Amino acid sequence: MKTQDYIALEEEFGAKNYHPLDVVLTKGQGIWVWDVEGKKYMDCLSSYSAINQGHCHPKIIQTLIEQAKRLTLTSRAFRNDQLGLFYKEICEMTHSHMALPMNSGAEAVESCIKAVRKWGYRKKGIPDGKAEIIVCENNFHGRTIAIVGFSTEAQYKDGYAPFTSGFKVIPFGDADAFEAAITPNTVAILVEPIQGEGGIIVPPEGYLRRVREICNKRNVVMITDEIQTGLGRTGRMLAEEHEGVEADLTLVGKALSGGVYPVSAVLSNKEVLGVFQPGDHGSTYGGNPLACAVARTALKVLVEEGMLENSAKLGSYFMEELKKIKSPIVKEVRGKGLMIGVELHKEAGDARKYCLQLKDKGLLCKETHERVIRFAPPLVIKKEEIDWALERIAQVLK
Ligand code: IF1
Repeated sequence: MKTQDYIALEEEFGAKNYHPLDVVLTKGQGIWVWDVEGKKYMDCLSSYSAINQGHCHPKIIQTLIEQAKRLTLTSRAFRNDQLGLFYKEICEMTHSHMALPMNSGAEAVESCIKAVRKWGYRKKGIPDGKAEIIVCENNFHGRTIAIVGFSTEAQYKDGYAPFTSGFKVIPFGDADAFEAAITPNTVAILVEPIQGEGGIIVPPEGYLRRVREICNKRNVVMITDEIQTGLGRTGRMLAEEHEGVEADLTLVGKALSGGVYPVSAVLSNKEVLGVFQPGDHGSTYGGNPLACAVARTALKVLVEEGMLENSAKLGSYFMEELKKIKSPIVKEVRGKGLMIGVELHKEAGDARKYCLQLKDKGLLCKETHERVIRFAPPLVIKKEEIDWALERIAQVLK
């Protein structure tokens, strides 16, 4: 079968909720992927930061195979020998006290919404049914009904009403607006340290620190959604570390398995997740031994193989070199670590056009919000490989 045959199958039988670039991939290794025609590409998207450790990382795949042969799923009706070790290791690496394992990012978000609401009623004494959660304009936290209900992007919610109430939207990056929005019924603020889908929007320096202070002062739970920014993407284990803050709840997903299996988690201090009693929440696959074993190795290689440092160092290099490209169409280059956005001027037209040109030159990336091209290669990328990418990016942007 050829590229067009695979595309025809998708078009005939698949739901049309995506508009992918027409490249049909069949193999991946590290930062490289190959299509069904044998053409090789550099992956500068990393499956939206799920492949931080690189495609098919040998140690993660080895763990997957070994664990798959031994035990895959017990359900939480019984215990398994991977879950406790997973808890201990992820808590130590992220300075958390307690973890709740789930499968997708959206499920981690839903789980934290349940946890903070219950915390509000049980611990803060908010009247039943009145809990409010503050979220930011331009947010992206997933696709479930509760989550799209507080999205500010018309398309994500269009046609899906009625929604879940209890959310209040404030501008992103504005700590004063947050403080002003707090009422006696506010239980939490949910915020991305850097908005990903929103267009790689980096908030002003000190923003998360001020949010932390306000949360302390007003007894509001601080939740950071690090599903995209976490696990090395911005050059630290968690992006909140750049500001030296610790959220009360931190959500991780995507790269928690290095892209080989869906695993997510809510990381917490004891007080908030501590509100859950047996039967209050759960998931058939959440915390399964295959997921836990894979996540343990995915976390281990991030640290042991220097991926956090590489992301910080080569991310700065990549961004500085992108800024040096003299292009009439580039408005701004921004980001942190290997989470980089290049915003184009209006006159440049849709960013997708440039992604298509980059694809023809052997580099895969994805636009966000019409005018931003995002570059987020696996954290195992080398300097020479960034130079290779820069050469092609410069040709397309000039
Ligand atoms: C798609 C975007 C990225 C996320 C943050 C939670 C979730 C995500 C900060 C939900 C998911 C995704 C989902 C994927 C594409 C991707 C994406 F363009 F849509 F916005 F990364 F930028 N919090 N992000 O970024 O996690 O339930 O998907 O596991 O929806 O097509 P999930």
